[in-house]
Amino acid sequence: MLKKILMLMVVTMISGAVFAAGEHSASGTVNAVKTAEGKLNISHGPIKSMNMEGMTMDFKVADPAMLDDVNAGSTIDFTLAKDDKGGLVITDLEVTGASTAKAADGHSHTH
Ligand SMILES: [Cu+2]
Repeated sequence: MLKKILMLMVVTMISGAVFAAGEHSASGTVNAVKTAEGKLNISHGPIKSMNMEGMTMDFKVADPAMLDDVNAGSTIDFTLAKDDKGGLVITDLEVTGASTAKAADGHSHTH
């Protein structure tokens, strides 16, 4: 009986993580940290769950404190969701590769 309950809890947790409404997982490289706007300019790979091809674009972050962890050149895994106005916002991010370069505000380039 206890085993069955535990199994149910695990299944619920896993499906919650994978099928959370409107959440999308993506990864990319940060080109610029736009602190004043609370945005990151990211070159992201294809996001199949959104039918979005790989591209470079700005994303808002849900919490400005999330910008403290990233620099221009950081590679990140991130989670996207729609905010209350229907815009895309990064709700979670994890730095997978660090860069020593200082982030340039509102200015990006590639080499
Ligand atoms: Cu995009």
